[in-house]
Amino acid sequence: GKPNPICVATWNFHKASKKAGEMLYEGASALDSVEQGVRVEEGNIKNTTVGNGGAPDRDGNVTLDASIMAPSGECGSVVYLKNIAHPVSVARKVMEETPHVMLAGEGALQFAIQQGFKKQNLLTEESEKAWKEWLKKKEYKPIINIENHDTIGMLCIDEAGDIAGACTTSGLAYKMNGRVGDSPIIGAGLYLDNEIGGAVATGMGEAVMKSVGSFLIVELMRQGKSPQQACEIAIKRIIEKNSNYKDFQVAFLALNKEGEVGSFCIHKGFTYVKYQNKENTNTPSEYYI
Ligand code: SD4
Repeated sequence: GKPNPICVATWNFHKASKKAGEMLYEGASALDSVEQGVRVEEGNIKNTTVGNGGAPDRDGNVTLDASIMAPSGECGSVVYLKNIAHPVSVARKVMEETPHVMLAGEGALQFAIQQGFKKQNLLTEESEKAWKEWLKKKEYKPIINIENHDTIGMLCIDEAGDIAGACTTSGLAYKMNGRVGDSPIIGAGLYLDNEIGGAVATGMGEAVMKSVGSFLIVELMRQGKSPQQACEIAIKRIIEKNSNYKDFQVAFLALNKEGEVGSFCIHKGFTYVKYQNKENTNTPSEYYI
């Protein structure tokens, strides 16, 4: 049957899930709710992995990736977007106002400005300082769990029982200039099917892209797996295919149309937040190591 409205999001982004969850209980669509929900973290300058205040690449550029997907199966995304604090809203405009799914770099920025978004500097004093500190050694090692400060992926089911999702990030800190991760790639960082449910990913985007993880999870749920089983199979696939899996984190979060939630990750430490029946709960994910 149709579940009560529900919002789930990666990590302990309780302000974002509360925002989206309250909207859902006031009758907002899943699409509006995921957009407004993840915007909370895009605007949070203390979150160094999303939107304003996100860590730059190794050359000092803050470049953002984001995607959004509607119950209709329509989707939009932006990659390598600079100087715009709310890439998820640009992604939604790509979905609604263009014949395309994905816009990149200069073209994405040009489109955002045409749509009325304002350019701003996204490199905060703190992230500039941390980057300059990093430059001293230039050791590129992804940090396994940046507790509570990470990519936000969100899935919402509204009163009508429809599901929407979004994913937004500044990507891996000190990535190469030009690097794009999984978060804006439909099927990798985000996927849903309004008949089945949805999935989002966080962690090492390269591993997520190689497994097309979110698509895989939705297809497994289509074949009858629970969200939990589907997330476990997807993580095990990554473990089998990547001999260096101990060196990075990947976490998946899935929600089916019955409102069942599952999550699984490589390393202990990933948590997800769920807002349902006016209550936010933060749950540690099951893990492999
Ligand atoms: C990426 N998956 O760009 C994102 C980053 C992330 O935890 O989720 N960090 O690869």
